[in-house]
Amino acid sequence: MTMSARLRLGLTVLAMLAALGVPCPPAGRAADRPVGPWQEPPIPCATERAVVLGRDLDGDGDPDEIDIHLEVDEIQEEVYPGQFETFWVFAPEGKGMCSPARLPSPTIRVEVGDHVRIHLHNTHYLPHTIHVHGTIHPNAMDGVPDFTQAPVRPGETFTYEFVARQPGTFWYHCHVQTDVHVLMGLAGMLIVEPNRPRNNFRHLIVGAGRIPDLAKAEREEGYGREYSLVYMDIDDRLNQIPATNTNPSEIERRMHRDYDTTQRRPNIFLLNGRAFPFTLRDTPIDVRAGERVKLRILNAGARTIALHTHGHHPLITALDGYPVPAGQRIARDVFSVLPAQRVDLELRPGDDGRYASGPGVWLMHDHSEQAVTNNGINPGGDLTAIVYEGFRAADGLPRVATSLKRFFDPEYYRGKIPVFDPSIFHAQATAPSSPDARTATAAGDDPPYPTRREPAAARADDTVAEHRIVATSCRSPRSFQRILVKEGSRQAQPGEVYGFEPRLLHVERCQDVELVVENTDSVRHALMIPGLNPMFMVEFRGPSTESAHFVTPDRDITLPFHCHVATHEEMGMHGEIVVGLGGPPVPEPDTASHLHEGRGVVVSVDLRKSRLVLDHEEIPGFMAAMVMNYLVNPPSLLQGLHPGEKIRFTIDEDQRAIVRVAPLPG
Ligand SMILES: [Cu+2]
Repeated sequence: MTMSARLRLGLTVLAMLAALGVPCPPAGRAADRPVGPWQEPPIPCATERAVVLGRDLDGDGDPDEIDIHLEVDEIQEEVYPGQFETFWVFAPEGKGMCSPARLPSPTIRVEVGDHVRIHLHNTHYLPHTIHVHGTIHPNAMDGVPDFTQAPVRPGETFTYEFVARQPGTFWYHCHVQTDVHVLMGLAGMLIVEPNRPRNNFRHLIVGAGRIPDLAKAEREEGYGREYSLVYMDIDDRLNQIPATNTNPSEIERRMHRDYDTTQRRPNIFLLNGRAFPFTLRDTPIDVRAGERVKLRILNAGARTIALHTHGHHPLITALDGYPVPAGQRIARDVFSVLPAQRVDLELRPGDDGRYASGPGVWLMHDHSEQAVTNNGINPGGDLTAIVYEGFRAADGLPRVATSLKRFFDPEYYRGKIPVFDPSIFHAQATAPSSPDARTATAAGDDPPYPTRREPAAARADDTVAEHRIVATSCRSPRSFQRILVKEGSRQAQPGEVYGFEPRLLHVERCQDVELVVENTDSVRHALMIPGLNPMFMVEFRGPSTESAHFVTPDRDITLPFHCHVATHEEMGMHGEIVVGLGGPPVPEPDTASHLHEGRGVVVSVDLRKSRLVLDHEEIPGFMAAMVMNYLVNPPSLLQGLHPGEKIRFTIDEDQRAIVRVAPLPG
């Protein structure tokens, strides 16, 4: 890629960095003291301002002004093998072509005394708010639509500001149409840590689960590990609705008028956004004999859970964020957690014969029996395990007596794999049977076996597939044109939420085009021309105006453009650029190789989905320089890769996957 092309592409990013790379200017005396070496670790795929640490107000060596920027994303998650569901989540403000959005919404951590500002940027297509549950805060910050504020409409921003007063485990959730919005995933844990000097820790835990850096008070209390555990139950008849339609008013009608939450029948039970067996991989409770482990439990679902710990009797240390006095900390092996409640537990792994039964792999699950199924197929649900050190197999899963392999096969949860080894019936395993098979009884027929409905088709999760090069910019432009494009909710037409104006652009062949983009919303939009090589994108939060250049190809072609923020394209943000006379893309002369070489830095590795997020240089003929999420095939190439590592890689355009990876020195 030429330097100038890269500069053009990076223009917006640079402007953003300039605006945000420097912390807030100090205003008071305390602020003059250095905050120390702590830097919030970057969150893969999030903007640098997702978490902004400000001044040290009490002069104790840690920042006390915490700004968190959240947007609202619609995501598809594979909750158990083969089953994809749609969720809405609060997510760290994203950037580029990958997303930090996960279920549940991120665990937020602050310290007593912190001035917290949660900026809600509503990038979604329905109104939302944030209600912070359990904390002491002003009435105007309570986040109840119509009662304390107007609901935050699509494209708008609202800032929730409060001083954290009581330490403990709290949570936050959308308060708009709560019977639908909370159960769609708009909920996360909020932890307020006691104030301690130089109390540095990361403020957002994406996807909840293991907390990698304990706060000071936890260490003082003797904890060696801490987990954020968010339980949810969903009725997937609700979660499937958004994927059935792109008309926002139709989605609203189906979710709030056709669907009746009083007739709700939960069928999927989640711990930190996953059901068994993925819970074992994503939220195992790793422990070591002799240490103390803090479990913070939130029930963000709508039914009571009866959480049972095999082999262990943890102590209840806090309820709803408020501590249980030392003399009253009772031990149990089943904990009832009502909807919205939080229970803090102290787990004492070891072999003391009182609180723990000794090393091994011990189940931990909701003991209301339907909750250990996936849509009625056992084992499933929120079942995970307390896994002692040394009890992990080579594949990273807990070491068990036989094998868990069949539970990772989607066919198991489609009801097509027998529960028990057919040999116990002195029979052979059979091919998938039809419903008619229930009546087949004659010798030699399939044994009776019920079938399950097929899981819903997932929406494409392949960002690369959506961005194929269909035209290459010409080398020396012959003319110049400046075009103003407005984008945002005000540019939407009837039936849309967001739009561009104009949405049909006419340009010349081989022309240098300066696109002046005015974002009229206070959320992020990302105008992208995916088919152009190098690919063009201008992404920023408004209300503001940015300008960037691209060069058109030297042939008649019509290039689609759209906003790359989740759901904005189908909610109205798309248009076309007619180059010359326009026309359908004709494949460019086929080059001999469909392999492309690239270099980049590993941002994150997702072993579960065999995906790799890379911050890469331009991949000539394939992709501009950017942060991007790629499929990796075979998945074994991911093994041993870690964030920050520099690599050389090969992409197979036909497979749309990275097929070779080699480390680069330095
Ligand atoms: Cu947009």
